[in-house]
Amino acid sequence: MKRFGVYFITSSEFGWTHEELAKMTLEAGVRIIQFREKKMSTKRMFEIARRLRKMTEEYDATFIVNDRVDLALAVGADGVHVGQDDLPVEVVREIFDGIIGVSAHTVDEAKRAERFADYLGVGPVFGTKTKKDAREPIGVEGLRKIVRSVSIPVVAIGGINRSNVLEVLKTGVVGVAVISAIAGAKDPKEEAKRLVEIVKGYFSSLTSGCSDSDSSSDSSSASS
Ligand code: TZP
Ligand code: MG
Repeated sequence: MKRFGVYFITSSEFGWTHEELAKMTLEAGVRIIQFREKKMSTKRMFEIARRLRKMTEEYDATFIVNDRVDLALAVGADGVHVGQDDLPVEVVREIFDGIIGVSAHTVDEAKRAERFADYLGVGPVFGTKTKKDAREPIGVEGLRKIVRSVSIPVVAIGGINRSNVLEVLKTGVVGVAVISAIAGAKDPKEEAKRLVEIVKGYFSSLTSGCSDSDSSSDSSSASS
């Protein structure tokens, strides 16, 4: 499992299409994209997911579908991301041969998912307006606790932006999942570039050994 870096999640709620956002963020250097859509017909979602699959392939980027194992299979996505109310991860593991991510909010949820998941999406770290039914923010300390409690990679999510990304990275996560910081920016491509640069800079400072990260629990150093 490589470091994810900036993990961009597409949204149709910021005035852009999924495809427009994917194009801008791929051009900006993002190498993992998740398609997340709660409101469309399956047919429309399938068409969009198929286009996103093609675009991500062109950039050698990882493509993940949120919630929907059927769509992930149908378009040949690299992975699927499920929440606590979606298909149980052990069932997903039986039917999906690819990267499986699971959302976790507590140490308990993280430990339960760990046996079957390839990575965890943990949060919300900070307050977020993007997910209407988001649970209480866990904060950077809550995130650090979860990162330390599991041995699979963790991606942090929820309210992450340029101003707080470094403290999040220092918990040992392999990446930061972002929606509004990029999709809600005036210039999403420029914003994505800035975030990618900060995250890359942080990870290269780790390999050159000049960071104050929590390296004892640094699952982000796992690579393949
Ligand atoms: N899961 C937990 S918080 C969240 C999801 C999907 C929304 C993250 O969006 P933003 O805009 O980056 O806070
Ligand atoms: Mg879900």
